[in-house]
Amino acid sequence: MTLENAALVVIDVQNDFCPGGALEVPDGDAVVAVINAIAPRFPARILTQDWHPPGHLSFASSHEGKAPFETTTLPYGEQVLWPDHCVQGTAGAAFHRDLETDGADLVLRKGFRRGIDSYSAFYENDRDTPTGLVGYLRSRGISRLFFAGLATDFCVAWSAIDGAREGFETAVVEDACRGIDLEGSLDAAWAQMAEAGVARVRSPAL
Ligand code: VGL
Ligand code: ZN
Repeated sequence: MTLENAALVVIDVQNDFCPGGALEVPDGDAVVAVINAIAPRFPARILTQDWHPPGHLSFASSHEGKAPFETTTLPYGEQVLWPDHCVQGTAGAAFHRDLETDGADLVLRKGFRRGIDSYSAFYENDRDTPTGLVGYLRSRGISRLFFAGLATDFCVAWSAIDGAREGFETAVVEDACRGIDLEGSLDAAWAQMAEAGVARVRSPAL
């Protein structure tokens, strides 16, 4: 397929989401080779980096008596509580060592406000605070988005759904993603993406 006006948006391929990391996604590092293989075909390449300050309110450790993977209510709504992960400047927040990063045009950090999580690359979890990515993409004339990375059912899905809602032609490269799958969240995410008009493609088709 031709990839004119298309960007590859690689979500959170960081050590903490890979095997051995603080919030490991099963087989998460398997996405690296697929992403490295397809990235050169895209005229625009964007990486996101989950980038939390210590004591971030998405961490279970910031809430007395809460354990990871429980939920709580924050001022903007329900929030899953995670193990401490992707703390700014730590080895866990660094990109996987084999991910090719030199060819990226933009590295977008998200989740840097202590009180608001940000799964999506476009809007923080209050669903209102923009990251600035829509303006960046539009001003570059990008109209098509292909998502890859971690985790399929959280940051990839939220980003892809927001991308489609913003009017971009949006697809997820399924073999370039892996999910966490908390209580059926992976199937639910694919259903919500389909509902939002997000296409599902595989890397050999690119
Ligand atoms: C993510 C949970 C918490 C993700 C980030 O990248 O999918 N998930 N922070
Ligand atoms: Zn996070």
